[in-house]
Amino acid sequence: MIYTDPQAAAPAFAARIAQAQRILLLTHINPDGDAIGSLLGAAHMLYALGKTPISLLASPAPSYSLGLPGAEWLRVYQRGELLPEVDLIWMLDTAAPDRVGLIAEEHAEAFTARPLLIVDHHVTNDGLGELNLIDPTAASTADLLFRLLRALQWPITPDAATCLYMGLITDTQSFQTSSTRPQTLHTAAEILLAGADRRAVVTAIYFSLPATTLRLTGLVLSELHQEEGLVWAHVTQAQLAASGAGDEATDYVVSQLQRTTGMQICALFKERHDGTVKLSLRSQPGINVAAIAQRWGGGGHAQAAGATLALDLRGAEALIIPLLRQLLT
Ligand SMILES: [Mn+2]
Repeated sequence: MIYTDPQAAAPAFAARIAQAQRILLLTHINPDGDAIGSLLGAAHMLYALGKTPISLLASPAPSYSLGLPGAEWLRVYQRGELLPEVDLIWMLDTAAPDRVGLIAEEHAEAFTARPLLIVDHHVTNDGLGELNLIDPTAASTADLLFRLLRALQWPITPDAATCLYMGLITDTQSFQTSSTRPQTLHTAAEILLAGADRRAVVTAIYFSLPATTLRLTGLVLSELHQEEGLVWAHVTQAQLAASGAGDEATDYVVSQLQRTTGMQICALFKERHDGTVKLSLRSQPGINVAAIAQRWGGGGHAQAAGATLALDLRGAEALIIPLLRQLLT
């Protein structure tokens, strides 16, 4: 059964969860704030109901989520591991079972052998669960889950609210995305009224950058190129070494490139240890940068894509920049 409305879904979800004691909570590989916030939000609720939730990740949680209440329950699945004995599986923020990485690869049968609940907002979700609550217009899974919990009339603890607030804030980039609607802000208000620790969430996401990330950003942005709607920069191994920044620091650099006024396409070229170049592309709606990434064996979404180029930095820029100029004409 596929529901789009939390109110309509609530009775069936309530009945199914009432029958279960041990419940396996899963989310997608490389989990983001919405994945972890939704998973932990559900775990808090299930504990409050006297159930035994088991939170199993296919890959580690992002560092900004590790201060959430209940983060100590998260465990990363190891290759070859047996799945814990459970009587229900609940998958959150995950478009399909194969997005659960190794867990799904090594235990595909588990997804059909046990009842499966799905709560998600990905438009590509096939609704393969026994019960599915899928609303692609929801700005985050945390938002949808909060409305389900309300419809179930379960008490929402402040800790659960804090976790859900992180999901809502990260997936909307603090209400900046086009998915942000009046309902999104109403739900945010309700989550705060339920006792979410707004300050802890905002501090973890926006005010916890390593100084090394900022040093690298300074080095890279001091050589920013801009022409018409095109913005680009490059990261050298020497800059990485001088700043002491790790690989994930370049995600932050990309997010800063996107802030340039008039930006239609931005590109970051990162020199890798092995001499190849990692290309990251972002664009405004209507400009498909995935097509460029795909030409060089990469991929992604129309507005966010990447590829690895077997070239040095100079060669990679000479190849890609003219193609991006063409996209803008
Ligand atoms: Mn999400």
